Amino acid sequence: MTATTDGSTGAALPSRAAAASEEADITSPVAAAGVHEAAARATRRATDFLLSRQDAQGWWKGDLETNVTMDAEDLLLRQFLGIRDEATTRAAALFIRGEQREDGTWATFYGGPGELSTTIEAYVALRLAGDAPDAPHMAKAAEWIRARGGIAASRVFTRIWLALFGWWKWEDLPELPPELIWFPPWVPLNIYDFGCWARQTIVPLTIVSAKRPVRPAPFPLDELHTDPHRPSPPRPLAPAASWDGLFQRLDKALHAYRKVAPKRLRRAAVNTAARWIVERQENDGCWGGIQPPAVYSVIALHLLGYDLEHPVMRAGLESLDRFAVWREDGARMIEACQSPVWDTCLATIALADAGVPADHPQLVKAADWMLGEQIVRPGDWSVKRPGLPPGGWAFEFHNDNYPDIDDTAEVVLALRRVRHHDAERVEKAIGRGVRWNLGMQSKNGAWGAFDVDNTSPFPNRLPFCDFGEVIDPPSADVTAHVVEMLAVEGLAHDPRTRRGIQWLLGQQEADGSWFGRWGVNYLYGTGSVVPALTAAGIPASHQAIRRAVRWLESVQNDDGGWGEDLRSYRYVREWSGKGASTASQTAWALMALLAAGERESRAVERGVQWLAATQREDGSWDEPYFTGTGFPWDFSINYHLYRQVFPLTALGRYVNGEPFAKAPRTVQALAESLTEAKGS
Ligand code: R19
Repeated sequence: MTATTDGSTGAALPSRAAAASEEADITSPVAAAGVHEAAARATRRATDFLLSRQDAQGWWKGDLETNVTMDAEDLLLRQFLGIRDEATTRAAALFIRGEQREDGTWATFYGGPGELSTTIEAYVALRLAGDAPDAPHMAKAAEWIRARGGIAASRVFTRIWLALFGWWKWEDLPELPPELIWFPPWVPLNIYDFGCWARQTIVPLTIVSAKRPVRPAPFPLDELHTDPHRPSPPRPLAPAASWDGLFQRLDKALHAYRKVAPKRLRRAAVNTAARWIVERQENDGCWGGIQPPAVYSVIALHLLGYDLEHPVMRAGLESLDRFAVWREDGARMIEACQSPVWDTCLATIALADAGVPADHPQLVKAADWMLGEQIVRPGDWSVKRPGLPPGGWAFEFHNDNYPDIDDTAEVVLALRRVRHHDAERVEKAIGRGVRWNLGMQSKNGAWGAFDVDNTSPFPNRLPFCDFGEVIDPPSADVTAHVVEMLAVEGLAHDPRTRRGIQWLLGQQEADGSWFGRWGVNYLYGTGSVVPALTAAGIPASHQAIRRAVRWLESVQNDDGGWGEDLRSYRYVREWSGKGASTASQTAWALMALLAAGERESRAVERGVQWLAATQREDGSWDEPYFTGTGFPWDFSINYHLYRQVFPLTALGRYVNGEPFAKAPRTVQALAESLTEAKGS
């Protein structure tokens, strides 16, 4: 697909006519047998490919590709700390240059429109690497940046990075007072009102913005301002009676407070924040398993006098190196985060549903590894659920403080598919996971990703928060995964599961789809919810399921696959369910249709045929498109294993039938013990 700078143009809409003429007739029984044969063959090849990619320790991990802000900020951090070296710079610049598009911009997803803040950060990183401003690729980028309003129009995070080098004035950034750390959990805007990723980022940034450090800029950046003599044009104030107006005035008051804040109080607040950060450093030196908090925590502690040789700093810097993926061409890509637990549970489910025996040594090895990853100590989630025993799983290798509900549900679904020699250990682990997820249910009956009732309306209003999501409210995809897991555990009729189901039914869009918070987009939501509802006993004839089936059929591409462009987060009507076919999204549609009993339908056969026809010789699929979501529209993810695990799951279910369909589990003992726990 061609890159458009404006998502609203219809020019990039996928053609539905092109492939139609070449389509084989699969309506006859003979042809259907052909589809079945092709599916079985594709399943075998995909199984072999996935089995060959397991690490010796039992996990799977695909690259987690996002965008060049990761790489640019890594270089800016090194510059700030005075540790930027030639080899790293060269390799990062090689990657960043390779991601630039024809129009001089950088996007946040494959085929997406140029994005201002991303383009500014990439440009600055390349200047650090020595690219001259009058080199054609640089001049083109700078011109585009100026046309879009220049640095003044970029997001807060970008301007913070620039302020660190005097390219932007600290005074012209929203205030983030360190005293925030003292707000108790019942005061609005306390740090636990923020989603955990925002919380972990904001706490170190309160220290940075209290200190307002400026390191000498290695070069001027006048070319990125629309008017270098007036770099920061005043922003218009919203009416005082509006929320935005109110928060703008609050920010003004905080700027005034900064000038009179008692020094001792400030110092104490900064120290409390520093302690909060140090206490949350993970065993491997990172923070929360994600790159942004690690970057800002290292800067914050450095500003407080932590020497680079201090064990906390050494471990922190070493952890940052582990976010780097080195490519064959010598380019170095920074991952925002690593997904081994998520990839491993999804791979286990895929292989089991594809017919790999439950006691296959590689599945047992995966189960062993997952069992070792269960988190058995309290974390930040305990603030809202102090009495709840731990038992969740995190997404990453090291993130004990932030297990998430999504990973926990999928790990349980994976463990349930493996026949492990220590059945008692598995039951115990599953029991703790189930209990933890049940304890993390929000008031409305649904589940968020990391926390309970993380729904405060205030964080989003802060002028500081102009990028991504800053709260973690319940979502349909996570809730669906929990409901499916509870159903498989024999808890379909538990009142807590029923509330989740009710919530899901109420979230269905008018067209029959569900919104996808952590995957793109309505295809992911619908592909998650339908299998959950049917696993929980909602009959395929239920009107919610019928409407979902009709919607899926209505958005199937002419080539037989399904795809959905990330623009659907912005231009819902034009792009919902629409885009070039991809392997993972075709699989999600198929998983929903198969769960809805549509195995014999033409839509399913055509989808299966698309998967079989697009599979590579080695059993894998290509997928340049981003089908994972970090934050709708603002931050997108290409999970490199999605192209493998989801097609294999869908094909496996087409060939072997739905998992657990023949022997629905009723774990009576567990169900009873949970009912007791609830009563007590
Ligand atoms: C489902 C499993 N999930 C529930 C977990 C998915 C984790 C995805 C990886 C997230 O990586 C991140 C997280 C946060 C950021 C930020 C950021 C943005 C705004 C603020 Br305020 C703070 C941080 C930037 O990049 C990120 C990457 C699939």
